[in-house]
Amino acid sequence: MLTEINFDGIVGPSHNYGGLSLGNLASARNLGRTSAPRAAALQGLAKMRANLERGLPQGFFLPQRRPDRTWLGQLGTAMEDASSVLRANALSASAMWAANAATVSPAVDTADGRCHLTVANLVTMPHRSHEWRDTLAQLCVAFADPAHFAVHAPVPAPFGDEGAANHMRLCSRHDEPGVEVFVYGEGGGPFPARQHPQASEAVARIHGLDPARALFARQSDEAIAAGAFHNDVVAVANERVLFAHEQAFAAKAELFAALTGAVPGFELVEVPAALVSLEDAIASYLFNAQLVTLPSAEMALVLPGEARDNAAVWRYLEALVAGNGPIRHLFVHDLRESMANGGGPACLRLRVVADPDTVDPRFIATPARLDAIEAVVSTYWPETIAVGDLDDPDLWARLDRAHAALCAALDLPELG
Ligand code: SUG
Repeated sequence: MLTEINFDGIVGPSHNYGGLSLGNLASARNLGRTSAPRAAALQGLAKMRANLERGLPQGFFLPQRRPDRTWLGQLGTAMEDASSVLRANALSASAMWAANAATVSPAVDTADGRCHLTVANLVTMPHRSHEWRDTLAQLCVAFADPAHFAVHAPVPAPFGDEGAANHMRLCSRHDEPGVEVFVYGEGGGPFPARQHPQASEAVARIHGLDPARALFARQSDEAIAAGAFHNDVVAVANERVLFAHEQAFAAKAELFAALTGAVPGFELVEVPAALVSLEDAIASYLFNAQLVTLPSAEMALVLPGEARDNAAVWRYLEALVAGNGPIRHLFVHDLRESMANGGGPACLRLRVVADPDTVDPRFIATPARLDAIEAVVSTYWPETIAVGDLDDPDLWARLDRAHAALCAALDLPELG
């Protein structure tokens, strides 16, 4: 049976605050802080466990091996010789944010009736531009069955593609045909527009989407300038519901009209700037919640603690669930390690609508597999990393051991 599976990226052992992401205010603000990779990974695991207990199908992706020596080799250098900047770029744990791994079109939306996944090229940021190779390798293992899946290599540079973080799917139910919305940015503001329209259009073609059911919407310039470096910082969709900030889109009237026409029962939950400013939305990651349908058919938001800490945002949310709208429950999680690099609950997951029986079971979360991951994390993940540690060869060796231990524990030697 087709169902939505959330695949969360396990936070890698090199998680650190190198401040590499221009336009991501949290990353810039926390530059130089000492990170806590073990706590970060445990926070992510706790979210996965809770979602599983809520009856939501859950999968995971493994962290990539860091430092990425292959990438440094392509640049004609090695960890021992590289500058501190290149080392930091080779060490980033940014693959944890699985919403940027790929764009996914479920089988019910595509011409050949298979689920299509296009790996994101992430070319805008150097530290993320080398993720795609290992992501492609991992997706080819997880979704190896060609009767059900087609995994595509990234769209070529220079067209920036950041994957599902700029893609929303609206439908009456996950297993019904949907309307896919590709959100892109235009350059010219203080921060880069990381999703280029040419890349979004290419992905829609590669996936074989019906052009009448693929919409392209421009992100508003003010959202990017305020720090919404991906659309999923200001909007999230689930089934027939779009939850978005008033200033998320450049031409919102056209978008909402198209969705009203194409999605049966389309419902917009728009948050006015007068109640929650763009700044509060971005600081709290209100819209980076996971909007999910519970087994009871009610919808819930899986939120970061920062949303509860923000008075305006929490007031809004309490009124929202007290009202008669489609969103009925709030679940709050402590994800502050990932959040401090600009990664909230929704950044940490990639949604794949598929039959779980067609996915390699080694990527499907069960309480026992989550226990196994937790045991490796508790033993091998560093407790802290200070930015100066990124130059320490002992750390690099420790990261290699951590990665090997996880691949062994999950019986995934092909990712080692
Ligand atoms: O690409 N942060 C990530 C956060 C990605 C969030 N994902 C979504 N919104 N879907 C980014 O900006 C900071 C890492 C560092 O500085 O090392 C970073 O890459």
